[in-house]
Amino acid sequence: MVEKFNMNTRIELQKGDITRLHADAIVNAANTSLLGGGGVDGAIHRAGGQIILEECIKIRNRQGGCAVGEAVITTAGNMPAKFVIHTVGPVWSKSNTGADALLSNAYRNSLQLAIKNDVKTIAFPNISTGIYHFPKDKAAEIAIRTVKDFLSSNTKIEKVIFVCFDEENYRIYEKLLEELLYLES
Ligand code: AR6
Repeated sequence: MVEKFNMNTRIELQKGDITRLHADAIVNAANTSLLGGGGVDGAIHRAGGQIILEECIKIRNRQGGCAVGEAVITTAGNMPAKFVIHTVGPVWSKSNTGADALLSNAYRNSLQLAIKNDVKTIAFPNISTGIYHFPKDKAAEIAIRTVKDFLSSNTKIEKVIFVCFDEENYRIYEKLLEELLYLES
């Protein structure tokens, strides 16, 4: 992790590689097959090891993958986190009017699954903003609003960490979170 930025006690911003993060759970931007892929998904499967794919295959056999906006949980294997929560963000398309709601669902359902598994600290990558091409500023607004609303009505999660891999996302989050902090002060 290169930088650390404490916005308030329950929302934190970091820049770097989510696979190295010490949190109860890290979230994966997966796809509906749960069989791995590129981007953060590839990095998580590489760092966590074969056990993650084995658990994903068991989930697939049980429920046939993971729908867009839903979430499932596995071990984090060799990574410092305890769990990986795999969620699937929407692929961006201008005509897809449901994309905003689906992205919000991905964050909310990940948080709900975290609570079910007694997770207190959870780290999110910037879901859908890579291979799925969701506009970064719009995705950040949805992510922050959804997490903030969730935290205001759920006290069980102690900390949510937004982990930005690229500088552009980091700057967007920094600005939005500073504004949020300013509004609340
Ligand atoms: N740590 C944190 N963030 C990362 C890392 C990392 N190690 N690597 C990339 N990112 P993407 P998506 C950021 O493409 O858009 C996969 O093939 C990256 O900079 O990983 O939801 C899946 O299997 C970007 O901001 O996910 C799906 O098929 C963010 O993670 C598809 O990609 C998300 O980029 C999902 O696409």
